[in-house]
Amino acid sequence: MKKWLAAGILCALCAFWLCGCQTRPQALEPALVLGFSQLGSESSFRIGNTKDIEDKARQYGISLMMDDANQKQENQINAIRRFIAYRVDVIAFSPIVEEGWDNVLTEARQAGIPVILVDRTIQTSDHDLYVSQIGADFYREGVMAAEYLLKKADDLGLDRLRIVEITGTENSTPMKQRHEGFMDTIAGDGRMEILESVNGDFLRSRGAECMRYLLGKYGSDIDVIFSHNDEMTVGALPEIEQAGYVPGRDMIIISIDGGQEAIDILKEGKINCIVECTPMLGSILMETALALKEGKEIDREIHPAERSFSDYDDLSALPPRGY
Ligand code: GZL
Repeated sequence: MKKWLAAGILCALCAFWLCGCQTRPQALEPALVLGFSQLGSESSFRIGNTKDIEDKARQYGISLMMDDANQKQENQINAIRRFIAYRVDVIAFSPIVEEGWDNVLTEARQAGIPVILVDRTIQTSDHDLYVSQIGADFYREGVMAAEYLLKKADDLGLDRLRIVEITGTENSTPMKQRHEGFMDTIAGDGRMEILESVNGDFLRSRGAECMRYLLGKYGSDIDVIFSHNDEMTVGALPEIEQAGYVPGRDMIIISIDGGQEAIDILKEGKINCIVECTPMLGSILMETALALKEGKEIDREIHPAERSFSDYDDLSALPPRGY
């Protein structure tokens, strides 16, 4: 082959390569690298949330670094620091409690890495420590729980309702706002009396312990149990039955999350109302992270649509819950 022809082909190949026209299979180029600190695996909600995030990262072609903090804030802080060191494109996390994040999120900002809050939120005076919060309107969930109770009291003609509350993790967003929404909605209604609120930490075992304590102290005086999540509710039910009461009949049971196990128990009549708190936040998270990477505007707060399920509903056609 003539030397000038070979040189021409070589130049053409170099030009082709330099202009970036060569493409590696897209599959080898993640759309972005996302570091996610998950707070633990304390409930079917949490397990469903983790699975959905992992599934949607694969679906969107996002390289996900998932860390399970095993219910410890210090583990979340350490994970966020690892994500910073690894120089991920975006950091997201579900803060187990609302306080104590300013230092590590300031480090993320100094590293130029945007932070998205998922599920729960934080308390901070520094507005710019995170760019978006994706999660339920927990205050509204508390309101929906109370609205069910008010309707039930009206329909049954009840003139006195003594309530015990089993709360979630102290100082967590869902615990604070579900409590506030519920109490604000029943405030001023003379039929409602709060006997006691106890902390069940969103755990099934603690829900049983709390119920045993409350039954021992108040027994048949309990008319209503408002539990901040299904895990604690499911833990409490056997205690109610062992004490000789019929849950859903002798005591009105109101819960939150809406996983399959609790929905099935509601269909049996042992839970009266479940306010939905969807863990399926993966798609919204991936779309928000990609929008961030592309420099697009994103919403500061993103709340998924949620409903409630109760003994007023025909749930026979309800599709599988997926968590
Ligand atoms: C609420 C979430 C809560 C769930 C619990 O979005 O943070 O934490 O209601 C879980 O099941 O433990």
